[in-house]
Amino acid sequence: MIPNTPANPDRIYAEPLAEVSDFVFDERVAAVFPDMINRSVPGYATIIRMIGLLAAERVPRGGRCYDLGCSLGAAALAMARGGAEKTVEIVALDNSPAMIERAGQLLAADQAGSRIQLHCANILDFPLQPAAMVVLNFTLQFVPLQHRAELLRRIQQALLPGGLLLLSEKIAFDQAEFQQLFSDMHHQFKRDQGYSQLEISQKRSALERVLLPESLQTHRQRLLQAGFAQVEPWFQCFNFVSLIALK
Ligand code: GEK
Repeated sequence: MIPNTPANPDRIYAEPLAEVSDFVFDERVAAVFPDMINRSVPGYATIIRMIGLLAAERVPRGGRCYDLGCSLGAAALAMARGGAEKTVEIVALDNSPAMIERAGQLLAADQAGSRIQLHCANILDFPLQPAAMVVLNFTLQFVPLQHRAELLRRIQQALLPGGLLLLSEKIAFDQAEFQQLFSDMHHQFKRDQGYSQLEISQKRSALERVLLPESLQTHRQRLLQAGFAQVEPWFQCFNFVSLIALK
């Protein structure tokens, strides 16, 4: 797993900003990303570890895996290690040049990294080859709403029989009480991770128009409409969920 480097702590929203602009995956974010995602997404490390176990269990010899919206390549590395020698091809994509540049450096320093092909590309127009496993680990939430169904359809079509999509997302709730409770618990989690009230609220403003969560029901229905045979959540912590969709 890519280590949470305390040498690069996330302090991006620590000082008051005159104006909080929309969140972008630039050099500053890439530099602190392991710390940022570990302290912001409850269960992130567990999900990455389980992606490795899933690859070990489900990816047949010679299978191809995709990590779509790979950031620094943590899920790709977990699949490379989990699939070990039997996985011939792991393709990891991100459309942030800063992420891909840093991911390249990290993967070059890791033995398993040599089995990963990195591409700086938009997942919306990158052609997908037949695959055994596709990971969208907290990526779909950044894809414009109108493009999500088509992307899932293309993934379903690329998957071979028995293939799986692992989809992790921040989700929204139709019931106002749960929306409030889980959102409060997420902020509590972030405070517990050392983020200040100011950091939490400035980051929330930056993400408001960029990270668009949907309900579990919306995700499930869209996956079924995309042609997946079965969909089950396998992990949830408050408003963060990870689903497995089987072809
Ligand atoms: C992990 N999966 O560590 N095409 C390619 N990349 C995209 C697109 C797109 N259209 N839209 C967003 N991204 C990673 C974590 S982070 C989640 C994923 C987070 C990329 C974006 O550049 C960023 O690197 C990533 O999706 C989302 O397991 O920061 O909450």
